[in-house]
Amino acid sequence: MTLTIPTAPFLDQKPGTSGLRKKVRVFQQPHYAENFVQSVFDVLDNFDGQTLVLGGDGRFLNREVIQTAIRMAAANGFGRVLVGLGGILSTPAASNVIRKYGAFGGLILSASHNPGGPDEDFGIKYNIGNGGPAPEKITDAIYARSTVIDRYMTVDAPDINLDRLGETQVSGMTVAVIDPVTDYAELMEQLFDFGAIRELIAGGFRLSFDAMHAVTGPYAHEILERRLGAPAGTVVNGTPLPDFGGHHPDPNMVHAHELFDQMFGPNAPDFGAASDGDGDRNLILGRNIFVTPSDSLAALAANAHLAPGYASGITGIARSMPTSGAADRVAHALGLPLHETPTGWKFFGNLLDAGMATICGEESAGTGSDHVREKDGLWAVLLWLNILAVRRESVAAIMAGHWKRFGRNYYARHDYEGLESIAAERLMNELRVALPALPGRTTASLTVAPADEFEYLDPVDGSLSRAQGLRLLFEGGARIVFRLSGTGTSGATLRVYLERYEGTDGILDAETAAALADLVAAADALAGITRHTGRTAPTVIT
Ligand code: VG1
Ligand code: CO
Repeated sequence: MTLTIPTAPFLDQKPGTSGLRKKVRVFQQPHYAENFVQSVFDVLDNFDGQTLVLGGDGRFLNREVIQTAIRMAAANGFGRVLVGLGGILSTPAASNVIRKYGAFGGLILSASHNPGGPDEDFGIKYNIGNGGPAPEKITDAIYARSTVIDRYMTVDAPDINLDRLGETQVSGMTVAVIDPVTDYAELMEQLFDFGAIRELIAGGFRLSFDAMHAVTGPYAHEILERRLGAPAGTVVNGTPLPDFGGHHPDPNMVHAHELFDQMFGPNAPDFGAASDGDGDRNLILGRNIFVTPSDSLAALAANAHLAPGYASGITGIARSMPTSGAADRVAHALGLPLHETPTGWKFFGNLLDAGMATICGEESAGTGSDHVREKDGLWAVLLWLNILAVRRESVAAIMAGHWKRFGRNYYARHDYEGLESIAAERLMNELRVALPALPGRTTASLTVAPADEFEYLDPVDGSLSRAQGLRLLFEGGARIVFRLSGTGTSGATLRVYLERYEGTDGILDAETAAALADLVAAADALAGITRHTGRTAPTVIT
């Protein structure tokens, strides 16, 4: 029987860069999760009898919200729910399930790289039928609906057993608990030469994968250890935990420092990688080398044809605006279009659907292709392994060769976390106002060329997205971008993206920090980072 429960709106349910993210305690308020889920259903049309995919990264509150969403899906008229065993689906696996089974859409429960546990973060994101994050038109409508919602629908039904595969009926709706790994592993086997990778590993190539106690553990155990024959122990921290073992499941130099230490230490393996909370990010390391995500995107695009899934070439490359121009060099050399989008995977969906891009990436350790409509951490790891299996060179040699051919975009992102929102806003507003007067000004031996606020006109649906980051270009091709994070759950995070290009005949083996020192000084001089925030150094450098 359908129950209509009266409720009152919460006014803070505006989705950010990737869904609604809040502290667990915010989600635990009575009706909070229900209001958001109902707001999603209320803005969708014609899903009666259709399939909804449901899964999350296993963080604290995952199971409870899954049970809630199942009852609400039944009450709202869905015909079937596909849910991952134990409530688990990585973000790329959920995208694949939506596409493979022709689902109407899916709810992904994750706050991605944010920490988990009773005092940390939770999130809900809606993905559309192409498997990708809902575009802004839909997230704006969900937010608008959430501000006026006065009831939600549910049914009076017990929790289902999430830990047993198979089908159950919930008030006339079928719930199928599916294996979260099998469909995904099959897709990877279609794209990559598992035989060649298996041979590489059997020949003594050593790798290490840090699943960070997050969702990729089961996927990595199955694919890397079972299907590709890497020895047990290759996957570390491979059991998903509701609080990620108390760590941030964010694969970067700070939070994955053990992997860094290993890869830069004695007896380092040939290849090291890690993924984040929901499995869509990737960190790539070789022995004594960290491949910046922007460089990884460029190298993957340049070598993708070595993997069976991309043997006939790629149609185009897309990158988010703050991502370095390394991929642009590859696109130019290969005669391919390069699309520059705002931050967040939702902007790639239209380009992928239209066949305008095959490979996409972001500087934040996100890379993916048209095989799903999300970024995909293990996909990037497997494409790297496929390339290494064919080229039989070290990661360092591949990158040295890449820079020799395309030049090198020295790159770093400086994050200032936990700022007071007012101070961060003031910094951005002052800089925005100052932009028109900046060209021609010289600071730290760098002269500002054009400076603007990035906006994006989607070439497929014509939608315009404004205020997507402040960019300062410098004579000679260097660039600084400033934007505020849209994924945090308290205070503000300022992201400063620094980049300088060195041509093929330039210095290609400098230390990144040294190569960018002038830009760091210019960023502070031009935007007043210390003046506004009191900070003299970033919290995290990636
Ligand atoms: C960050 C990254 C962005 C990424 C987003 C979601 O957003 O910068 O590139 O798409 O996280 O990734 P923001 O607004 O905080 O800069 V995930 O793996 O957290 O879903
Ligand atoms: Co993620």
